[in-house]
Amino acid sequence: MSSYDPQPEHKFTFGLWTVGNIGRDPFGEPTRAPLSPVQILHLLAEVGAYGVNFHDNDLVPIDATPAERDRIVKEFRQALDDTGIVVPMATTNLFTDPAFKDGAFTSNDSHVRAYALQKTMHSLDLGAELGAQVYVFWGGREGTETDASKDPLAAMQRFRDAINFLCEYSIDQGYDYRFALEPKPNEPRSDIYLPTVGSMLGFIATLDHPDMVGLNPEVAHEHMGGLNFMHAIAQAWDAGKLFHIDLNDQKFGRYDQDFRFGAEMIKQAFFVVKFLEDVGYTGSRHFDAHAYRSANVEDVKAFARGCMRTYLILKEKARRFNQDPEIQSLLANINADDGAFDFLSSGYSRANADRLAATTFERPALGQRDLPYEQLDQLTVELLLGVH
Ligand code: GLT
Ligand code: MN
Ligand code: MN
Repeated sequence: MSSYDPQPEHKFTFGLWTVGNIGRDPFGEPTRAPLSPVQILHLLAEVGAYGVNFHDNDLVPIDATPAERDRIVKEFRQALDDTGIVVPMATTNLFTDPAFKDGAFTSNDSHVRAYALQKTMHSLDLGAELGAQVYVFWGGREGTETDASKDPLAAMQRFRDAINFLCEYSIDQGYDYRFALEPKPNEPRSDIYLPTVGSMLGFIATLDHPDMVGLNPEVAHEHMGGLNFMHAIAQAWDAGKLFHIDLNDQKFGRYDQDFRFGAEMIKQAFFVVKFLEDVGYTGSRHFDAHAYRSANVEDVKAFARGCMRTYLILKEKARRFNQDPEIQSLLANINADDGAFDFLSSGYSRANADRLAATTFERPALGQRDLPYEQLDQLTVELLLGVH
């Protein structure tokens, strides 16, 4: 067994909609036959995944009767037990049905907003029944094509009211959910509200239960906005808000490609893995990606194995980066400190301010410091390319 084989402690998860993706796109019909939720569980077990996530309607069709729902859940429960796959996260589909064409929680129609709440309550029940502890909110339709149509302040208040209501519902039911909001700048709407990790963090602070609510950042979504994903998750982590993560890959400036993790931007993926491992993130590593439209079911398995294997290879590279004598000696020189300003670590005091005010700086010397970042980055690249 190689060290790149996935193990339960790696917490690798996939959504039913990821390996279950049938290869439909806006220009073409499906290229793969649908797999049932139970078949997907067996596929995930075969490739060595730890967990599965789902939208309510990935599992239970939107028009199922209560009896059909119960039968489907029972079969799924049995398949979970048979395969050992667990359900760490669940979510609601608030974007496919035409009812949500102008948003769910932020729709201009109060009936749609109420239906979205009710649908989410049922979906929270379903997730809890199957053991989910993280609940994701991706507001794919919460936005506009024309800003003539909706007041952004009203939309924000509606979104806030919905999350507040659902936090109370979860508490009232005795569920131990943590809610994870997932930002995305656009697609399917022209503009989606709360487009980045930073916007979501600002919004969370305005909620009734800010402690219950955090982030589910996705690589592709920050990259669509031209942003540095590692910096985004660092800010979420710093705020104690990295509840979940959607790993995939993406070229900048494109539609939401949801490529296999590490398929495009290896160095960025490396720093993401290194960050998660260095800080000791213990949540799911969810691959919210799908195989190329050209893939058959064997290639879908190769896609899923590839996500996990690349993560583990990059984890090993991070370990080597942290132990590499050349890299570490460069970092030690870069960060060398004579301790002259250690007094500032106690923060502000009148005495510290007076001492700082009286200090004379050799400004030209400050600009002369050697920063061999080219050497450091080349070593990083060579380590990633396997020649260092
Ligand atoms: C959808 C979206 C994802 C979200 C999922 C959760 S569904 O595929 O593109 O980024 O995480 O609703
Ligand atoms: Mn996602
Ligand atoms: Mn995506």
